[in-house]
Amino acid sequence: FTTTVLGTARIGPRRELKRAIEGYWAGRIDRSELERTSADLRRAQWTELVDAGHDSVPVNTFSFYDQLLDTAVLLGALPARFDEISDPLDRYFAAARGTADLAPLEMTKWFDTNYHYIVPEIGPDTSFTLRPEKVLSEVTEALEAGVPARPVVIGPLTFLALAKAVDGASHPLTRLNELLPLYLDLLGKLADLGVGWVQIDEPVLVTDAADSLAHHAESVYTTLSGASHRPAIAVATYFGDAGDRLAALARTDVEAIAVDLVEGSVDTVAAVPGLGDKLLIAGVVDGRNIWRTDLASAAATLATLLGSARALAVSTSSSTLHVPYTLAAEDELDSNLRGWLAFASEKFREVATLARALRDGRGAVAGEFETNALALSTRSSDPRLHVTALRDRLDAIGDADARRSPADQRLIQQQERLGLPALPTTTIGSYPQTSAIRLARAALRTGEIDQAEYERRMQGEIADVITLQEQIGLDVLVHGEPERNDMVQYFAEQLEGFFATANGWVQSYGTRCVRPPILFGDVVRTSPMTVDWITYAQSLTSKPVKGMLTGPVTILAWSFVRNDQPLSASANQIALAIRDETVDLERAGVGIIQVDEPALRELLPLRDAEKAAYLDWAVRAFRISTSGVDDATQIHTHLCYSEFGEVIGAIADLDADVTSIEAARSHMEVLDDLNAIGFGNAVGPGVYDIHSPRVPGSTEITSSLQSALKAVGPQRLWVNPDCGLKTRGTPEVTESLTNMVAAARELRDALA
Ligand code: THG
Ligand code: ZN
Repeated sequence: FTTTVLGTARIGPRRELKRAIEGYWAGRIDRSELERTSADLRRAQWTELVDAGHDSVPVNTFSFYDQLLDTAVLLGALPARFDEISDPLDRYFAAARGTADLAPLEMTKWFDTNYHYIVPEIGPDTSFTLRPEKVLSEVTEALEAGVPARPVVIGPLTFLALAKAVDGASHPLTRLNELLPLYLDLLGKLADLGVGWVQIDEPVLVTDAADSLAHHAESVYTTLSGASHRPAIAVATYFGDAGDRLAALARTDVEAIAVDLVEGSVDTVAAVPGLGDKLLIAGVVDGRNIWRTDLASAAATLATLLGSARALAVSTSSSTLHVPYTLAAEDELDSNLRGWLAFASEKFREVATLARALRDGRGAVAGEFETNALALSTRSSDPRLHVTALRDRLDAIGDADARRSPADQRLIQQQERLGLPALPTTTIGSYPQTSAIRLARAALRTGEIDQAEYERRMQGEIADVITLQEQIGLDVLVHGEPERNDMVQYFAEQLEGFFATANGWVQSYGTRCVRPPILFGDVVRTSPMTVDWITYAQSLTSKPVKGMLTGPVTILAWSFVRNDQPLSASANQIALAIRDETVDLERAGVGIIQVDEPALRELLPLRDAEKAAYLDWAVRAFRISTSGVDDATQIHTHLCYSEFGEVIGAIADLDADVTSIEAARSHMEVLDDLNAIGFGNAVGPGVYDIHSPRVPGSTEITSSLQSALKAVGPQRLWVNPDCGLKTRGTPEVTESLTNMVAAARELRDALA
């Protein structure tokens, strides 16, 4: 084949699958309607690809929840605790989401994307059995529809490398040999159906996950390609440069290798010996960012590879799971910006154009190349990408602007200003998003209410949250964030240089989606973004109210980013906007400002060699954001994880006055990790887990606090839940926080 993509989204252009699955969970629709919606979505996607001129179409990239969970089912490797649920679909959803009695599987980030997968558990008792029903039925469905189906499955190396050993089992990769017979069996069954190709995804081959990956890759694919009855095999690598693993794959008898030529280097690929008998699936169209491909440059890349392989197929660098469906759903794009972008549908056509150019010569698609070059030519010259005043300001930022006075000096001034008791109590920022808030937002969107009425209603929400916090007796209050849909989108909507899409949904996990803003230009803050809300909240109380901002790294991590400058340059621009906001908040009398960086760890590069440089610019961007205020202004930050691992040093380097972190689920272990590196600033280890609706008793919180006190001492300890309260209900929040405040007071009295 010559024209394809490595995979596609499945949630639906209007999130049809999300609605259907959530409807099924809620009992609003039955299984046959869920199946019908799913089949319609699959069919529409296949038809679109065939109509765009693709001659091989990925199948089995559909999922009711996640492809790793699908693979665990395919290999018969769901944990035994789910065996009690006899219905396969209900068992599947139970594994994904848990039930009243059964804990779900964990979820974690899929490589360095914003997609989250379900982590398979491999215990000593896990056995493997092939359960190929899903893939076989989707392939049959596609073949019956006349689609040139190429089934896609996650490969054994990636499956095991991403799985988690439980109950004392050894590393899942030690089970590799047990999986190979199942994959061989599957290959035979696919051949029986008459498919010509199978795609086996091995993105783990671009990481440093195991030293022996190249060796494993060679032995696994020697075995699989040695099968006598099988379709042609394409091994797909993506999300980076597969380095020496490509040569290892080339030594096997697989028929094709897919390479990422957006993040990986074309020189690496051109230098691989032994590709001469293989089809090289060249991922020249970016599968995970939203920029229009420079066709001339992609064609040049393809041209340099022409002699390296038996044949070339044009493809995306990864599945298009990570980008929205189509630009056609965006009405508010100016024509310049529209011309620079390509969502999934547009990428399908770019692939087809490049493949035609390869086959029939550039002349056959001269019009497409010309339109492409013309649209892109407006990009580099657009003044929004080069705001001189901003760039001059950034050039003038030096080390002194990324540094505050020593923390102990700051603390003295802050204590004087704020006069807080020992073990001050606070919350992370958000309060329950009530249905009144959602209704007001919807009414504003439809024009049923105007901006003034919307703001009046949000002020009402803020007033309620302030009253609630005063009643509970918290020491440092927040405004509750009713006006924010999403902590990144809210800022992107107000900053120049960002475009917020209307329908650019991408799956985050399961049925949950986000609309990542598009960072296309220089970031300029034209006016304060949060000051009015915070000062309104402060006007209602004599307790200090914390300002609430999102940090530059998190804004970047949850947006589509520029590809015409280093991430660090974009980070610094956002940092400057946040810095200006902190200065305006301070000027408005706000004494505590929190700058959240829950995604600090998310952007960590896959390869060890790149990690230090990342942490360096990420920390610096945070410090630029937070070093514009006086010593007496207290900077807080919040991180949504407790296993710091490789980023622990960076967290200390952020030099926030107070850091709140998730700690309840790991029983405060995180404090020992922080002590081990000599972390000396104040810390608010979450004293209860907000991810569950359970209300913690005050004795339970007291005992958490006592162990925190042992690790941190009374001078540096703050008392807070372990994350925002957005997803919880008001009654449970009230009860939990009341217990938390009681526990803090009791300990405070004991200390005094
Ligand atoms: N915002 C953004 N990106 C994120 C997160 C975020 N990426 C990582 C992490 N948080 C992902 N977690 C979630 C949690 C909840 C939802 C999405 C991602 C969610 N989404 C709503 C849904 O799908 O129904 C839609 C929300 C909306 O209307 O905006 O609940 O916090 N950018
Ligand atoms: Zn959090």
